[in-house]
Amino acid sequence: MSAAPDDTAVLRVDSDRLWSSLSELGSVGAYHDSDTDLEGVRRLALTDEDITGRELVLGWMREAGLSIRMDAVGNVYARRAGLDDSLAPVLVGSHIDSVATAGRFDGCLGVLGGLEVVRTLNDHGVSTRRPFEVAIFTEEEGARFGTDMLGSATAAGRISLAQARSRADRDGVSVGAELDRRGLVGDQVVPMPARPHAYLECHIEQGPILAEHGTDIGVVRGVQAITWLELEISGRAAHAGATPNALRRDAELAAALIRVRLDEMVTSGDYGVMLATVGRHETTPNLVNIVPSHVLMTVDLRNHDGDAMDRATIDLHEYLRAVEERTGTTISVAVTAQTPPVHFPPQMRDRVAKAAAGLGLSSEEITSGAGHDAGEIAALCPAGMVFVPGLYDGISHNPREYSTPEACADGINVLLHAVLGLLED
Ligand code: HGY
Ligand code: MN
Ligand code: MN
Ligand code: MN
Repeated sequence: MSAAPDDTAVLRVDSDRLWSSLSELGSVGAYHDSDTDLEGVRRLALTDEDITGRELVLGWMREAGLSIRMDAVGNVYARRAGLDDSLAPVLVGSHIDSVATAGRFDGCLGVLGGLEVVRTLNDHGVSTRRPFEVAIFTEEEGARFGTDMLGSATAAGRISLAQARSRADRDGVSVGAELDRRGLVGDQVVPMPARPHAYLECHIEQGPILAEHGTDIGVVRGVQAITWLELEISGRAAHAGATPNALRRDAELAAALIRVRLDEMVTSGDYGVMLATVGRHETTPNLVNIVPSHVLMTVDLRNHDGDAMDRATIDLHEYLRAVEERTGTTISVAVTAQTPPVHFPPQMRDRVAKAAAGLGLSSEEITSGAGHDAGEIAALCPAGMVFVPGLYDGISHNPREYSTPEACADGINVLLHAVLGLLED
C-alpha cells in the first residue's frame, strides 16, 4: 500500500497552477488569427514551435522530479517511480503538437493535466505502489505529416517505425529527417516494449454535447472510425475559351463531383452517422482561363460504425472510377490514415464515472468525434478518456477553442482520482 500521509480522497489539483501552465504553453507558437481576430496557436509537429513547447514541458517535468525517456519516434515518457518500480506503470498523456489554427487546450490539457497530477502527489507526499508516467505523443494531429496519431500509433504498433519515419510534409521533409535533425530519437524501441498497466487521457470534448446538456464530465465510451484519403486528380490544362466541353479533362469538375457525392453519402443516411470533410484542396495551374489539369484533395471520413465506414470507402472508390469515366481524368488514391472504431472497456469507464461521482460532478457517456492517442494505446492496455466541456459549441481546431479553469480542474481532478485507484492495483 502506498504511504499516503493524508487521505487521498481529499486531494485536489491546483487549478491556478494548471491554468498558468496551459496559458504559458499556449503562448508558444501564438499568432494573430485574422479570421477570428483572436490569438491562435500554431505548433505543427516537429517544427521549432513544437520543439520549444516540448522543451518547456520537459523542463517542468524535470522540476517535478520525473525521469525522462524517449522512444524511437520521439514520444516522451516522464516517470514518477512507484514503491514497487518493477510493476507496469499507469500511463496518462496526450499531445502538444497542434493544427495550424489551434486553441490552447487540444492535447495540452492531457499532458499538463498529467503533470499537474504529479505535482499534486508531490505536494502531498503521496507515494504510489505503481510507477506513474506522463506521455507526450509525437504528431498526434497529422496536420504536418498527413497521418493521424502518428506517434501513439507507432508506439502501439499499428504503423511501423519505417512507415512513421517515411511520412513527409508538403516540402518533402520526412519525419525521420526531422527526428534525427532535432535529436528526438530516443533509446526506447517501438512498439512499446512493456505494456502500461492502464492508460487514461483527459481531453476537451471538441463538440457541443456536454455543454448543451450541462454535464461536467464526459465518460468516453470510445472513438469513431477514421479514414483519410489523399486524391491526386490528373486531367489536362487547356484553353478555357477554345476547348469544347467534349475535349476537356477537367480535374476541378472531377473534384466537385466527388465533393457533392460525399455530401450525398452523408445526408442520405445510407452509411449511418458519417461525416466527410475535404480539408485540403490544391488546384493547378489555378488560373482563370485554363481548365485545371490537376487537383490534390484530401478526404476525411468519420463513422461510428466500422462496417458502414468500410462500405462507404468501397462505394467511394467505385464512384471515383465513374468520375474518371465521365471526366476523362485519372484519379490516384492514397489511404493515409485508417483506424477502426475503438471501444474503451467498461472497467475504465466505471473508474472515470466513479471518480466524477466521488467529486460530486455530473457525467454522461459520450463517443469521441475526434481521434485521440487513447484510441491507439487501447491496443496495448485498458484505456479510457475523461472529457471536459468546451464553450462556443465546443468549437476546436479553431482559436476560439475554450474551456474554463473550473472545467479543466474538474477534468484533472477526475483524472487524479481515477488513476489513484489504478496506481494501487
Ligand atoms: O483528426 C483528429 O481527430 C485528431 O484531432 N487528430
Ligand atoms: Mn487532440
Ligand atoms: Mn486535434
Ligand atoms: Mn486527437
